[in-house]
Amino acid sequence: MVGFEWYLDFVDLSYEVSERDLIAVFKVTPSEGLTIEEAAGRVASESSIGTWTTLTTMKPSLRRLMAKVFEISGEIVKIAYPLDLFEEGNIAQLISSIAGNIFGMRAIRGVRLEEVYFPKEYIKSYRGPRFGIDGVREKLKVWGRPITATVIKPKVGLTAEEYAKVAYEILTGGVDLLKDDENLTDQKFNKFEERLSKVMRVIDRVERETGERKGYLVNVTSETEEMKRRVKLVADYGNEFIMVDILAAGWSALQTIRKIVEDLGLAIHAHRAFHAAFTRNRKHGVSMYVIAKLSRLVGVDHIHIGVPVGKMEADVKEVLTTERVLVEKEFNPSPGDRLHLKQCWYNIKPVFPAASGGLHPGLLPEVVKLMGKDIIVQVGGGVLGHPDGPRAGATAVRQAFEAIEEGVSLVEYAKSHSELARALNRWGFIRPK
Ligand code: CAP
Ligand code: MG
Repeated sequence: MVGFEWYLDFVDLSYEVSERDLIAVFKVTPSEGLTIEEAAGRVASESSIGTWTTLTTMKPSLRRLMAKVFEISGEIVKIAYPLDLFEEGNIAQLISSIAGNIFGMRAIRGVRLEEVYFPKEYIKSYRGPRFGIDGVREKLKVWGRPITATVIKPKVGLTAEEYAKVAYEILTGGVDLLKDDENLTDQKFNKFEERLSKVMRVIDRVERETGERKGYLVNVTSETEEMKRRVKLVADYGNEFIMVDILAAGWSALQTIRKIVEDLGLAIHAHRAFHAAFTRNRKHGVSMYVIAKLSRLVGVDHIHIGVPVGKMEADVKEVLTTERVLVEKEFNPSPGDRLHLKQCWYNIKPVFPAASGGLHPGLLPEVVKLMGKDIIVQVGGGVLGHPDGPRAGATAVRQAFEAIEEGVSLVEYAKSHSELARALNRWGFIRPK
């Protein structure tokens, strides 16, 4: 501490949290020579009203806006924020406050935002999901099993014509949702509107031929005005879903899209590409759990949350806790969980967790065992890599879920279901990486 610093003014371990406070939980690693209190005070100061020196402009009345470190337990720091610090309904401003400058402070070697508790008043200023889990199931008329999705591979490169042909095979094979890859938007070789129109014609045909409802998670990610134009096109073509790469597009863009889907009646599938740049490091960044809570608040209908048996890094506990905070009306941390806080969601609908990345039929029983059935399961390479083609690949996924439903092992079920047998023959039960 030197004469001009006031960071420790932001530490008050006797502070009684008010029910109007927004609360953040961080893991903090001080830089060399600093105590955890000094580091925690810096986090609270820089994320509320302070800076590196005392101020001639500071007034006693402004002390009410100071964030307060009210609990320090090892590396875990809990900070209470007066709600007046935040603009209601503005997710970007919230992130700039509690997940902004703090990551760059020299006095802090590492800081990870693990949890954000939203008080009722703050929650009321957000829409939440337009449809939620029940609403999406109602759209597809699918209950009692996971919703299946397949992203066409190669990720990009097929023409719209070729894409539609593969879409027909996948949807006829039995998958519920066709999904664009996160990097397929409006390239020269596959223009957005041409792809949308061709796939919608395929969906009409497959729905007639199978009597099943199908949907298209079409990737509208682009500049915001253009995204709005594409979203309206999607509604014009009669599709009921869109996909947004929410972290690449940005939170304000997502809020804009959430507003316009209200009247258009479209469900938002949130792809989280870019998240691992700041969610993966356990000591620095933002947890996927927090990204998921922010996404539920703004109002996506589905979001990828990782899958412990897939090709992407996924901490089992964090995936399952994230799944719970997305689907439960009143989330309570598991016993022994020191990072997360109780969260009531009031009238904010639940969000469909999406399990994806490296999945194939052999892994599906484990996915359901771990994550349950109220999930979306995306299988891309695990369908498009099937030796007998995409339709067989989709059928093999469907057969795997039939086996799970009937409580029969895949090996047993494969004896009378050749597409599943061929998938097991090719990939067995491997966990790709
Ligand atoms: C999966 C995927 C998804 C990942 C995203 C891909 O394809 O389309 O983008 O699941 O990761 O491009 O890798 P496969 P996450 O089914 O062929 O693996 O779900 O962890 O956000
Ligand atoms: Mg992808």
